[in-house]
Amino acid sequence: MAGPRVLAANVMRVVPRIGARSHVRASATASLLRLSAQAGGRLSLTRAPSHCLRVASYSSSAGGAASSPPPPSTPNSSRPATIEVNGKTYTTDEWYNVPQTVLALTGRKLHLQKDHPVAITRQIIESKFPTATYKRYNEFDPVVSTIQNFDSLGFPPDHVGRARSDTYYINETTLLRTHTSAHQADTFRASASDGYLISADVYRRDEVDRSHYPVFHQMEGARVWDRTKVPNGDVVAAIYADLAKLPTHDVKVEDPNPPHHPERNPLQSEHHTPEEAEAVAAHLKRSLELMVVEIFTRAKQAAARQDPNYVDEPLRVRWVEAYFPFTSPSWELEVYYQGDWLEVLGCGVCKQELFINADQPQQLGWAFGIGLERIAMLLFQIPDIRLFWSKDERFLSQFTGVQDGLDKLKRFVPFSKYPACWKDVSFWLRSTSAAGGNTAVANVHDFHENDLMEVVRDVAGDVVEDVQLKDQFTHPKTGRKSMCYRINYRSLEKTLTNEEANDFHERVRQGLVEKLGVELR
Ligand code: FA5
Ligand code: MG
Repeated sequence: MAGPRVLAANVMRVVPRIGARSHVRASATASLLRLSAQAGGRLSLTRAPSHCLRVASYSSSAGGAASSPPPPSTPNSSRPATIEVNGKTYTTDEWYNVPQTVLALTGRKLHLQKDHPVAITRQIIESKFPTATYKRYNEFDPVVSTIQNFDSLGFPPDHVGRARSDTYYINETTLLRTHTSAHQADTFRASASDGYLISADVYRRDEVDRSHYPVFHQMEGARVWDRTKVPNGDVVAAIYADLAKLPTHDVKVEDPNPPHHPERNPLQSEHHTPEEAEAVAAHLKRSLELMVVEIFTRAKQAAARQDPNYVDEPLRVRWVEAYFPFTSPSWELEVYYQGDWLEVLGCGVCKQELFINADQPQQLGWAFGIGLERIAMLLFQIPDIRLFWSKDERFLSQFTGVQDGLDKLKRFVPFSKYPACWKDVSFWLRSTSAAGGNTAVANVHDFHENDLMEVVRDVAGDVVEDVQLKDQFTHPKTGRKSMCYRINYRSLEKTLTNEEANDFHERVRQGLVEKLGVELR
């Protein structure tokens, strides 16, 4: 693992983050797009409700997650002294915030489970990256250090992604990776090949709905060139020669932005000439477009096989500028799908500091990260992300044999939709919290929606379909803040009785009082 070297200050740009989950700044409307399932099980894209927008505060009083004490709102007196993940034992401390339900998923490795839709999606993507160049790493341990997950990638010390409200910590310096980029620095240091693909489970504390789950899977890919090994030392010529060896495609791609932009998407001018960055970007974009064309072509073929009336619409793809602390320039690739633009991946020209810190200063290249469930939901028309974790044969049997014959790929046929049972919970926030109205002692950790999501998940697990903020207001006299959330209980496997839903809801209400100190209304 790379040592705790601090990256040059100029690579650390503090940016506000929209949405709880992104490691990018709000680059485009795409950040606001979420998958949602509509009646009838068809997937569509909707804008996230406004409560999903969380703009991080970077003011010094708001504090950096790394230096601030763990939040008092989530006491963990029941914390085990040690925990085991994949056969290894770790010592916890007061940063520990991993619920048993999440720990239990660390061994599932859906990306490696034969004929699981996440594994099929991995296989389809891998098929577009030849093994000779792109070495596969599919068994990296989910437990990583804060150095691997954040510091090695140039995340500033106060980046919101480090907060306990967003990330599952085992102890102050050890966590469940939030993205596969946690392995970039080590893989560059090992320098075992010209490229790699890493698939793995990643963990994020997040809202509850049909497209968000605390565990999902990502694939990371990278391609590097070594200035000292290319013919005549001409890395630009070498990259274009590699580009020329890639297939072409006939999908129209919108790419209106300049290759780099001094403010929005800068060239790393200390390290790369414009020609070098443009060559890397050209190879990156073609490689990823070929992957997306493959996925959507397969999705359309499956649709056409099953539905004789299927109307094929031309695939629309576009590049938008993005920001990641570890790439520059950076982009996201979006695909037009059922009436809206869907972000499918993030990528960019690797920050040269990563190679320098990995003792490979002579290398340069690109990297990308893609969410496998998001792609699998489109590919198979899977309407609810909880289904991926189902052990129900009615789910799993639908994919049998697909890994050995991708042409058998079929859309998922929902086996049933059991009735939903929603219940509201209203409460006053603790009056000492900033969110509760007492801004004099602002403490952003006091009420965090992700803490509520976790209480709900802890009690009701996969029986919760989604949780939505319905209403909030501040009392004009006392300044106290009241919130009302609607919890939608719906099992994927059976019809819930009203008594069962009531029982879950009562335990959620008690959990909110005990764990978050709210006052029920
Ligand atoms: C990242 O995680 C970066 N590590 C990606 C990257 C890698 C950039 C290498 C540059 C170089 P982001 O948080 O946007 O970025 O997630 C990347 C992809 O994961 C998204 O495009 C999306 O496909 C998927 N993803 C992110 N959050 C979720 C979620 N909650 N549910 C499902 N998929 C998600
Ligand atoms: Mg993103």
